Amino acid sequence: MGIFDRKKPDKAGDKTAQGGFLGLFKRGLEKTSQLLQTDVRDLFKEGDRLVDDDFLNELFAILVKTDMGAGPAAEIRDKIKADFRSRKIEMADALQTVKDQLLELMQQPEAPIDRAASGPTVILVVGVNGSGKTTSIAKLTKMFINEGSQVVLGAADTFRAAAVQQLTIWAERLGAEIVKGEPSSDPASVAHRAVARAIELNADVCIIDTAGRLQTQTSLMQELGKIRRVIGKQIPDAPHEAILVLDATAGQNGISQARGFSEAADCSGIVLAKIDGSAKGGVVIPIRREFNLPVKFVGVGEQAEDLALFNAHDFVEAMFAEHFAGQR
Ligand SMILES: Nc1nc2c(ncn2[C@@H]2O[C@H](COP(=O)(O)OP(=O)(O)O)[C@@H](O)[C@H]2O)c(=O)[nH]1
Ligand SMILES: [Mg+2]
Repeated sequence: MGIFDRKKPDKAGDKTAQGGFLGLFKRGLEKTSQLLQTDVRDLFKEGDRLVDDDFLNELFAILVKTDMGAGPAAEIRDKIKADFRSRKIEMADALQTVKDQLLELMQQPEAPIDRAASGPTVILVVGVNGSGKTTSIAKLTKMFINEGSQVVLGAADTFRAAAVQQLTIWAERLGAEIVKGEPSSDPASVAHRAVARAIELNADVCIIDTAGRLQTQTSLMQELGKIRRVIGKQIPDAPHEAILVLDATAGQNGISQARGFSEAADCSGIVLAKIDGSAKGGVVIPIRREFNLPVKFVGVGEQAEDLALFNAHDFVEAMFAEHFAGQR
């Protein structure tokens, strides 16, 4: 399946496209899979294990290290306890049960970008400062352009000149049109002009970058609410997507900081950035629970091509990918 949700799955053919992201996930989840490999091997270093309290506690401790949360880790532990109680378990069987359970916990329908019925698809991108918004926009832009779409970017993070500059560099490099404003100008007016330009050019996609540093919850609500209203007047149903960008390395604190953005922008999905900087790939589970939003894409590096459409099966496979000496 491509980046757009065309509401018409291309027969059974979407499996091939999904497979294409496995390599990106493997690279992005290298730290997570290395941690899991080492710890799981340690667990079985003296051979098969009796499934007793010691074993179950050790397994629980490993699972919790991936940031999946104590609840899900306990569910997986209890499943192994129920299936193998007081018997010996081989490493391969333990791994398979953990993978099966993780897949169940992470399962969600693949969620590409919701496309406008007609006219440009407008995507609003929000999140805390430094979470990876601008970089994720560059990555999405590259995916759209690769699919043959024309993209207009709106630099509505007018707080910092550097932010506009960063988006401008990406736009030039990737071949997207960019609309900017004066420093400190009204972000909603930049968003308005960007959407107007997208309509004028008959572009396929318009992506609006926003500021991650806002003084108060009230100003956040006001600013993002105003941007939404302005865009909605130009194109009915716009923004078609409001994407919350989360930093996978930020921990529980960073995640709760993002809640305000999610609410203020009435978000429709998540881009989980910087999974490559973290050994905590299990964080997808608490994130999904906390925000009740689909994880649409995962950022696996700083380059424009380092973005993968989230797919639970490939993600779990990559968490447990094996590493051999010398392999990168
Ligand atoms: N390793 C890694 N770094 C990332 C990723 N996404 C963003 N970054 C880096 O995180 C920093 C902040 O990103 P930026 O897009 O400017 O965040 P913004 O303030 O939310 O717009 C930059 O140095 C990016 O290169 C990612 O998926 N992996
Ligand atoms: Mg930015």
